[in-house]
Amino acid sequence: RKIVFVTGNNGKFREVKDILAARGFEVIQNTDGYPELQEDDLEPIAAYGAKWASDKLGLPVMVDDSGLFINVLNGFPGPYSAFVEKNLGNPRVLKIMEGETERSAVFKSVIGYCEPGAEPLTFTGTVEGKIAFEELGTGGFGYDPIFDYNGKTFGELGDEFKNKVSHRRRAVDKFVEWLDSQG
Ligand code: ITT
Ligand code: NA
Repeated sequence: RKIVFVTGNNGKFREVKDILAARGFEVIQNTDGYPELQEDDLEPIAAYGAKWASDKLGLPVMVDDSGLFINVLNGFPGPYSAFVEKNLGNPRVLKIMEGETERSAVFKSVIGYCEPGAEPLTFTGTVEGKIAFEELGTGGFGYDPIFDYNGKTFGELGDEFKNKVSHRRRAVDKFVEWLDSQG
């Protein structure tokens, strides 16, 4: 079975490809992009993007809208995660968190899936961690070097471990469960 994944983010694609390969799916990357709504929640962004891309391509497609929600910052960068990553980067996020002892954060991934002419579905996964005090590790991508999961960052833990516990893994598991239920 084949699934088209519309994303320009190679880190996301690599992870989803590996997770879904283990479940017998082949994932094909499409980098055409889609309009991203400005919303506080990721679900409507993923739903709209999946529907838009599916109708445009005339194919069933999945998208993944994700973000890092830092509790003491009221969920920032959240839906602005891509903008913050690109324009400020991890060092500036660490700077904002300087002197802060409440460092809990949540990574969230929302998979949007849509077939042409149908309504989109969303599948959400989260994982809890803490913002590290410095960037650690070279694995993963994006915020992984500053996301501490039980004492080590996702950057240190690497793809194989991350793919067992991550927000993305949890979202993909729900997605596959639904796909399997469709027969
Ligand atoms: P798309 O083409 O799929 O939209 P994007 O990178 O723009 O790719 P988002 O709009 O979903 O993705 O923005 C999410 C941001 O959070 C982006 O900067 C990612 O690098 C980062 N991010 C998402 N998942 C992550 C993960 O598992 N580990 C580290 N950073 C992550
Ligand atoms: Na994006």
